[in-house]
Amino acid sequence: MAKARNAAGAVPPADTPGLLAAMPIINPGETGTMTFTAPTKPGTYIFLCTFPAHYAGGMAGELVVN
Ligand SMILES: [Cu+2]
Repeated sequence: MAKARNAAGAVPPADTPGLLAAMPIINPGETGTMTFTAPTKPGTYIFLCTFPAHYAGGMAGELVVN
């Protein structure tokens, strides 16, 4: 398995305020699955990649709970 470069600190600690879920770094060519319980409170929840520069490059989205 190749190691991701510059990944130190890219995965937020589990006790990060507001964090619903996180998963380990997925290296190029690998796949991963994350399961979590969606909030029941309606709203728009942001998800993003915390690997350096990825969020700025557009690796983000919104989860809408109606
Ligand atoms: Cu990314």
